[in-house]
Amino acid sequence: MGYKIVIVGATGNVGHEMLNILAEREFPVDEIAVLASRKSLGTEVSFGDKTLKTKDLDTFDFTGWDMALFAVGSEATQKYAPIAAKAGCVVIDNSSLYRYDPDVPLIVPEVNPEAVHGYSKKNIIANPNCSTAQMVVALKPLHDRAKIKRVVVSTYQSVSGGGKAAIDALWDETKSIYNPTDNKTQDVFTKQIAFNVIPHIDAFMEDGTTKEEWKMVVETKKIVDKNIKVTATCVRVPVFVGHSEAINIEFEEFLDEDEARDILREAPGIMVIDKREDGGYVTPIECVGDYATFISRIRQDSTIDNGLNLWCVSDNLRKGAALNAVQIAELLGRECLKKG
Ligand code: 11C
Repeated sequence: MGYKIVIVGATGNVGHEMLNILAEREFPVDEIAVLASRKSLGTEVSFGDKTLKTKDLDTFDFTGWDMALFAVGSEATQKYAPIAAKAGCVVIDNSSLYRYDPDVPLIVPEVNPEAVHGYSKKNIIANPNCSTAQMVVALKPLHDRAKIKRVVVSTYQSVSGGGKAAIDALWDETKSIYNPTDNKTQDVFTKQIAFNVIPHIDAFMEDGTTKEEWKMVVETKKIVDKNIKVTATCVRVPVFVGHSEAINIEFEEFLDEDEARDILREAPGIMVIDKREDGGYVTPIECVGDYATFISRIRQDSTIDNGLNLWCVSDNLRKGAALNAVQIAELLGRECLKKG
């Protein structure tokens, strides 16, 4: 016996990946409904070897459905998630709307699976921001061994984090640089993104940080440990898929780089590729379509007593969004909504 699953936002990048991953991982699905806004109504999407037609989110009745994986913006989530949750369908939400609500668990299954039991307060579970998800997968096993005090992270985030319009913007702008007669300008990014980098993701906050940077701080605290201090600089780079992060970690205790490498090799969800030679590390293009968070360039930071540096790469549409949501659905099924 399987589950009755709803995908909300099935025509977007993340919704599409959710369907692929549910099929790849043979999630026990009895029935699946794919929902979209009115303008995408009737669009066909693939689920394994089946083709499904999208239904209207506005009129859908969530009663009797087990879980709804939401992959829409905060505005649509605000309108429809409470309706689904009230109807008894557990919402697994990819937007930022509920992440900071103390009554909503924010889960990365490799890191804080025990938090799943808190789902019933609101019938909602939140999925973290992509740049946080991959970082906490790397931090947690090291924190368990040597207690992290402070993290300094710089991100190199792909345009797919900004949705389909951002992917198209990089593509169009790159083409028009090669072929100026194809004169297309993009208004998704504040500066040229092709052959450039932009130190600005999401809105500016009063203290000069951006919302993306703030999310990494508060989400790491909620998922791993409220005492960990994080300072982040988030940068958009002209890469289609795959976020990269240069992470500097200061521990309470000394942690040798070889021991850290061994700990990370054994940790769930992590693949260590760390050869100190040309090409002995992972770049974003190699992580696309994969489930793992890849760690490379593990090395001591000798400028402080207990410091370590590492390079962390992951597919932002997968571990950073759709895969993590499906892993939460698996965890919820295993721990709380057992079938059969
Ligand atoms: C980006 N991290 O790369 C963002 C996308 O809070 O879920 C995901 C935003 C979020 O632009």
